[in-house]
Amino acid sequence: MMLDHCYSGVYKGFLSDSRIAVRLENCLSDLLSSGTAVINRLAPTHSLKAAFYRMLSNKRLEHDDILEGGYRLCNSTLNSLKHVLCIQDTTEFNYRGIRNKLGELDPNIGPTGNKTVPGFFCHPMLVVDAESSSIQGLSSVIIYNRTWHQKDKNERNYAQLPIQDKESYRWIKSTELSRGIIPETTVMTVIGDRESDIYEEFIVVPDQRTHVLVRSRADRNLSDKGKLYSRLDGIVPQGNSTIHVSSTKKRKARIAHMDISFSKVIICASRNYKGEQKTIELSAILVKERAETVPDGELPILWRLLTTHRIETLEQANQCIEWYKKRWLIEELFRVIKTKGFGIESSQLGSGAGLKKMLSMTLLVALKIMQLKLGLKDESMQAADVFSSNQIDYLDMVRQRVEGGTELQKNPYKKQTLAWATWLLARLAGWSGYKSHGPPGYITIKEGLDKFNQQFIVYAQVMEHKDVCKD
Ligand SMILES: [Mn+2]
Repeated sequence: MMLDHCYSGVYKGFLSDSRIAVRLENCLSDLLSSGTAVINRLAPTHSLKAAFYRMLSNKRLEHDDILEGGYRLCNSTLNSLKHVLCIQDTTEFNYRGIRNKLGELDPNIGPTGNKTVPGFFCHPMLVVDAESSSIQGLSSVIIYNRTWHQKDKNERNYAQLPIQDKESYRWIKSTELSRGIIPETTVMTVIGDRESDIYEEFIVVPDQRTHVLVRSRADRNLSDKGKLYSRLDGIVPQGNSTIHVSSTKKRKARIAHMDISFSKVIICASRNYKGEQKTIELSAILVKERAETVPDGELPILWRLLTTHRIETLEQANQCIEWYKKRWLIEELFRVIKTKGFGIESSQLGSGAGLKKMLSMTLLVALKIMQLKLGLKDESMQAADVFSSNQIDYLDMVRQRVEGGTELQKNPYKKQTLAWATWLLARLAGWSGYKSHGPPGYITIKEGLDKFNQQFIVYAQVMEHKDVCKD
């Protein structure tokens, strides 16, 4: 799977029109090597631009077709895996800048969260190996939009609607779609943030090989008349751990000391739940920062997790906390496709269908970037899994340029591993290279890959020229 042709053959298998398949595979490669979803920036020549526009406006290719190729790539990596984390979340895409261009008649565009900005929503499920944390791919992506003249929730009596008719059904549907992609012998733990604390999800999603792990949104009633939060607060902590908190707008960087409590709980259905099963047994975990590390003016870090995994020991509780922490990977995926990465919201396309196709392509390509970064942790991955041999030769030339004189400034990874290559990409983007400065971020790696690709094109042309001269 070379970076420059890692998509070849993916679509030929199932798109009936093989010309569209080849064009799509080429466009994905171009997108990957350009690092931007803005066509004016990604396609240097007029004919390449035209090829992109033609493909994105082709009515015989839908965004689900593009995603299907991604599901197939994901499926092909899963056979030997015992347990995967299926991390889901929703993000919105705003196209404020092209409001006039899109118009209110475009059926693929509607109001987003703030009700006036045009755009749509995307709900992917990211598959991660539970053991190594390596990213396997996407097992489902639901892209949807609201409509401009929809009645409000009160008028529609929204709370009373069956779950299938609510937007929140996506949290359940995504698992159902993913079951078809993830082999039956692989255990799935479906992870979501507070928004996916939905009673139906606990009833419908779990089966022989499927578990649910979510952050609690509301203080639920328990079957013995108690409340979830006071139950958890009443338990003497069964263990503790520390977490590294990086600084954000709301939080100071620190090493937080956390108390951990857990309990079996039987929660009651929400008032509007229409199904038969009115209670369900789950495990609940409380992770709460101790007062001693909470800075003045901040609230303690507090997580309440609910899961169908059976938790009887501190070790099992810690394991679930570790799995839940992997949720940040999906936030990173959103970051890589948005402003700091591919700039998907700066796209100038004039149609919602085209924008959704561009988003689908960008999701697949962004995953590659994330895999590069994760290669830093997994030294069994080889540069040749991602780069062609000419690209590796060129990487070695980059190495001679960017390595400094001292031991500390040298590439610390074994030659020709993926980590070795990623270190070089990050150096190209201006990252210091010192281990003590922390690992490079995704955006740095993407910038490095952009630079590398620009330089490699020139190098490849020179090499080609040399070959021609030899003949
Ligand atoms: Mn969310």
